[in-house]
Amino acid sequence: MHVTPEDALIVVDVQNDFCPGGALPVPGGDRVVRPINRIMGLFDILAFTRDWHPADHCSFADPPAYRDRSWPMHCLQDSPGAEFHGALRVPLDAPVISKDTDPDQEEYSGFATGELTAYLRKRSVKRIFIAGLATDYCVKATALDGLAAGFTVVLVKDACRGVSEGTTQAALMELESAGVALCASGELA
Ligand code: VGL
Ligand code: ZN
Repeated sequence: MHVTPEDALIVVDVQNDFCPGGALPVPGGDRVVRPINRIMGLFDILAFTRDWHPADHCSFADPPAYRDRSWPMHCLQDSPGAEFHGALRVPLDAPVISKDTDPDQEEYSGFATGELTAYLRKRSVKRIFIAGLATDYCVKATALDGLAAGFTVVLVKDACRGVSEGTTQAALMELESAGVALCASGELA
């Protein structure tokens, strides 16, 4: 699959708290870094989302049940856990879109604030490739909202990981039937 100047890569939430050792670790979360770094150079347009919670956010529960609105505290604004994985090569000029900043709203999608749509439209992007964490939550929501915003959406499957096996398989099926294409990072050129 050939990457064109009308394509953008959206890197979703590759943050320390979603990697092994973090507050809400996604199994193998750190393994998305290598394929993402590898394909990044193919794209003229990149955007990075980050989970950026205030401490009193409605996503948090104690004890957490590991489902919507019941997560352990994670990705607190300006905390080490909210930093991008140290090996992720984030270009200095790439836009970083923060989400989940409103304490009363659980925003899984990178499109929630409108900032990402505006940026992509301004750059005349037609197709978006999505990679990152977590397949079953923020990656899924970002992909579905990308379709809703009128973009062609491709998920880079080996550059994503999910919180749990069952919800990840279900998310991939839901995305495919919604019209999201799946690809492998190695197919991109
Ligand atoms: C996410 C659960 C809670 C994600 C963020 O990035 O997928 N999941 N907050
Ligand atoms: Zn979160």
